[in-house]
Amino acid sequence: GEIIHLEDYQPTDFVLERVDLTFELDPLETKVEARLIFHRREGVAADRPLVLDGDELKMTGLLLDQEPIAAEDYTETGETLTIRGLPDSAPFEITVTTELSPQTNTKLMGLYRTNDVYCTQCEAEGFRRITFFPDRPDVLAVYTVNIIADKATVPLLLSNGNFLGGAGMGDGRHFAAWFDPHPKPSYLFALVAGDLGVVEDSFTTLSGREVVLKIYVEHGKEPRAAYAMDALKRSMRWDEEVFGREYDLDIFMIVAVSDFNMGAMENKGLNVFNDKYVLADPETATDQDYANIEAIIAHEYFHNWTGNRITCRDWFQLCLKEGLTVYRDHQFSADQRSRAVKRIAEVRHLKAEQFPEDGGPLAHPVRPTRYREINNFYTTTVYEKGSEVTGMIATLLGPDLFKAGMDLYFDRHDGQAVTIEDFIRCFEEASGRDLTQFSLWYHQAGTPLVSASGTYDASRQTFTLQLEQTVPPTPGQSTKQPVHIPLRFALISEDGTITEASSVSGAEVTGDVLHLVERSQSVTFEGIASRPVVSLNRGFSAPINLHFEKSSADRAQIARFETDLFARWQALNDMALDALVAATASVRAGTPVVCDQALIDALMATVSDDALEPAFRAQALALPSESDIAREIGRDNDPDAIFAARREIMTAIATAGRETFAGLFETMRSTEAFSPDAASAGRRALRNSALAYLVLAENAPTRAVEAFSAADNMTDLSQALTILVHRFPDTPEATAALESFQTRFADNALVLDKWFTVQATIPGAATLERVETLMAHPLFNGLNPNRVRALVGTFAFSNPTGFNRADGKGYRFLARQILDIDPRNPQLAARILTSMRSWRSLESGRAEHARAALSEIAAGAKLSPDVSDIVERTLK
Ligand code: B3K
Ligand code: ZN
Repeated sequence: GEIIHLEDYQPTDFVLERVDLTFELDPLETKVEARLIFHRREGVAADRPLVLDGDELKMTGLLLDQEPIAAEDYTETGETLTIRGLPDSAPFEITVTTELSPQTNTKLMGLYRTNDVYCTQCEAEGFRRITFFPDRPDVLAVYTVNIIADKATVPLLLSNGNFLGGAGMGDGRHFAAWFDPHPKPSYLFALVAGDLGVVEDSFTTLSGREVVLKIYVEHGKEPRAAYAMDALKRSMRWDEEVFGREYDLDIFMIVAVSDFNMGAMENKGLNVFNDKYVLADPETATDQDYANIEAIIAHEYFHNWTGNRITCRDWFQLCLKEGLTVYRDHQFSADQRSRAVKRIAEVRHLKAEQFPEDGGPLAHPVRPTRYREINNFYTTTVYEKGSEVTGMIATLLGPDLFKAGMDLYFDRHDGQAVTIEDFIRCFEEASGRDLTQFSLWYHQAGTPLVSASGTYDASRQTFTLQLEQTVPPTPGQSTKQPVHIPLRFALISEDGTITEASSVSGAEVTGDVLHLVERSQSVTFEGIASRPVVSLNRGFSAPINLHFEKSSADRAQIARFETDLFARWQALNDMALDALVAATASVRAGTPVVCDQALIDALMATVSDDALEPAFRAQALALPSESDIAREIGRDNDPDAIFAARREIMTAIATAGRETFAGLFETMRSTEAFSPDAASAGRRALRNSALAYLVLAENAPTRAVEAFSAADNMTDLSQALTILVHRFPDTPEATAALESFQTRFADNALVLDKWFTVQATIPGAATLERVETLMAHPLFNGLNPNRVRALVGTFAFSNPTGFNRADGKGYRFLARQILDIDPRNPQLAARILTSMRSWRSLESGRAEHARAALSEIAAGAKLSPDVSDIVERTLK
């Protein structure tokens, strides 16, 4: 594929007025008739042809105002349909007929079949796999959709908008017609047809309108949709209360399908979901599953305003809807649960997924300026960093001006397809603040590094904070400007109270926000009576790497006295990271690992503090991951040494805290019936972390085996299984537990995914053989993206010692898998391949093996644009 550049943007030559679609559904021969009414845009030359997009289409008819078009007046290639000689200013109708084979569409883009259900996925460029069309987000039109299918086997016929009517057709078939009054881009089109069960409810909007809510699932699974329905109603209420946004159709539908390339899709009025993010009950869903369902239901619902009512002018603006909508779903979850714990989880995720992307060969700006394959830009940079950037606008402006900016945005741009510049202008106008420098966050890739150091002058009673910022070079961007970094901070005095300076010079400070805008800034705080400890980047107010060397005593001071709970966690995590990096160096040097006693003391004090919520204490116990440690070390990484070091530090903590953990394991036991609420989930999380440490301290599987047998919910069951199998693989206990789990859940695909994942993530080189054996297991299914991600994806992304085997066989396995998956599902293959993005930070032996495996993929015959784009950028 060619490279598309932002600067080449042009509006279309023809304006699309309306769309009428008729589908005659059949597994192998679906007929689609598209009637498209256009007129030439004012000022466009009369000889300009109409150019429509297509992808793997079989065209069976083409009419202009119901008359055939002469052969010399049109050209059809696989990818475009060009029609010449069209009217100068009068509207005209193009009728295109195409024939599709949904049953054999394994790419899961366009119209496809999953478990005998017809469904569509059109974002970003899937509509062109249905018919020839101006398939771009700035073409907004109203759609009427007629669906015809066999009545007995396909009783349910759904599309966007409101139901117009339907009836039997006398030949065993029936039809349904839908009309969506809201002009929309083609990527929000959806059609679902099949035989499904439904859960129904309703919602009364703030202005008193009644909205019918329906969630469609496979027959028999209806009870498992209850939590999703509850999350939907809470999302609708929250968007009214917090953002003043009401729903705008008479009906809102969600359909759960089992074959889906990503999490879910926000099609207007008809969201399609990966069933993993709809179905839940205590027996089969973990607390994490419940939290994900709540977040994704909210995310897709929130798109109705941020994405659908106001959409993107072009795909470079993807963060306009994604970053903003992630920000909104984060706020929602924070309001529904514990704000601090939610923030910790967000930052862990950001650092684990986005920081490596931003620091590696696939780094790109939140608002890119070029792409070869748009599917490869649905990244954590666009989503999560995009959300962080939105959050920084809120921090810079404060809640009232942020709200004023959002209101202006909704008001001014409703019904439009807009750009990031349009979005930022709303906040500038609402606040009177110039956001020019701030906008660099959208345009410069790379995680800024802030180095800080402090000096206290007792005689003057001043404290000076020296701050330097650099934005590292990234592919295509070698030099960077300093960015506007809002740093929330606190000065903690020796007695643990937070000190306010009598005055500050060298930086703008508003409330607890310090504005770092220069490359280097020296900030002096006056009236400071004793040497303060600085807590910097409270709440992770900016997505930066912070280098601020501190003694563990100072870090412990923050961990103990900060009033911002996130910062307390951050301090503990920093202490642990220091210890883990030092331990890794010891392992590589062959010297004994010693665990910092201050870390153990600070952790134990936190964990035993009953004033703190259990979920927070569980987060404190979750040490930085192996990849967090690798990222901190940065280069020449040996995953085996990191694993060994981490295991030793954990064992030291486990041994020191054995009694505490045994106590928590008892006191956090639930005596009530299962509830998925955040407080109950927090108790389970703390109890299960205690279990993990206990099993390490006891160095025996007994307690995990008991916990596995005693578990009465999936969180406890899967945690016990993971602890047992990861710590004692190949023991009779682990084998028996895996077998009983598999037998018990043999007919539940989503739970079996957990069974595959537990095994794919067993630490150590031997896991590769296990994964290869599991690929041949009768329950494995290479056509189901969830299953492929559960086994191949988690092995590559989440098993550092197994995947990065020193002999390179993990990488060669991945190369074979990518080449195998790519022809049937390029998006899935490309996504899993991004697991190679940090290969250059490995020690040279592994790095060479990784390069060889990447080259093997690059040499593959007939690579998809998706995979060739990722492999080329990764190797560069
Ligand atoms: N907008 C979709 C993602 C579509 C991905 C296409 N490759 C889901 C979401 O972000 O809400
Ligand atoms: Zn989204």
